[in-house]
Amino acid sequence: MTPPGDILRLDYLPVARLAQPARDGWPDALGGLCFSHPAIADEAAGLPLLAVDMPLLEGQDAICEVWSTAEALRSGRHQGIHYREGDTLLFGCLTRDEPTRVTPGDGRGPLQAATQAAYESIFELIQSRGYHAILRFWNYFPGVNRVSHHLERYRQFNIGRQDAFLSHGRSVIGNVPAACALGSAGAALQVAFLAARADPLGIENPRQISAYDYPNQYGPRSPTFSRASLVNLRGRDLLFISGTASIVGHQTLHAGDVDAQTRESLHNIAAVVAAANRRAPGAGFRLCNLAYKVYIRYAGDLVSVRRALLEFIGAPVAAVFLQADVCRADLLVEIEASGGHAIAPG
Ligand code: 3EB
Repeated sequence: MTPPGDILRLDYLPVARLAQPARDGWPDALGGLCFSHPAIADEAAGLPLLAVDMPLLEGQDAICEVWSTAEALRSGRHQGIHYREGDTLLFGCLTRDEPTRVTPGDGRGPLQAATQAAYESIFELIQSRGYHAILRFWNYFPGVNRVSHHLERYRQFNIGRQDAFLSHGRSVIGNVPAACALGSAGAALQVAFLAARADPLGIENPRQISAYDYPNQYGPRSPTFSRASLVNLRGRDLLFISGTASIVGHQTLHAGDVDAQTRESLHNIAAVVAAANRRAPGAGFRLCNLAYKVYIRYAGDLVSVRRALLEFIGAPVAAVFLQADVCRADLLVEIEASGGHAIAPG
């Protein structure tokens, strides 16, 4: 149970722990993401759980990243989005197949069209439920680095995402949500998100050009995400750090060297944490108090990445290691993190 007053808690649980009906098992759960290969999630739990086909690298069968809150909750569905909300936070997720045929004359590829439609549904939902802002998006789809319709699929995703922000009158710079975008082994586009009624602050990294300002050598549209989002909910400062890679300025560093890429990514996370602490001086975010998800392109790099993480932070941390394609072909690792909430490893 989430202690009274706890606005947000993160648990990493074996999927079997979720198999009971939500009312006896996880009354406080907003929802979450289950990782395994192949994907499994127990929908009988009555929770919005995104079943992502993505191999876990430490030998576990399946793990669910579950977000909980002490507030009273209700569930709903909207255009294929399964969501659950309290008074402060809403978690939702969806799985969308890419259209097999696009409308003639529609210049959009199927992933671009599916992405735009998914994001437009999400924005419609949160507006209708009275939520201003999305704190965090998680994006998973197959073949991120594959070219189709003359464009790399990650770049198609970026166009669809940005068009949805624009068509809903949302800014595509500044206080945009934190995010990650990774290649799954699944067949469909999957998006999960955490929305709040409060206004979050987008945090940028002084070592990196903001992703929304990337030059067009990385695609015709810049990605719409901030390096982190910071929000105060019921007196708690919460920090959601986007997927972070070995990029300085806008360039990939250390191509082919997974150790150096891991260290560079952690330098970037440290810089984001420092920037967040300047904006929320009381929060005291520290690398050793965050929960991490680590996406590794090649399973054989697990040992190197885990060692580099431990050495850099200097203490064991809550971390889940997954095999996933990263959105630039020369990136070998991407690390996301969050903090300020309770963390209870399963
Ligand atoms: C980067 O910094 C690495 O498109 O939502 C990291 C986090 C990355 C989020 C996204 C992409 C995204 O550009 C890639």
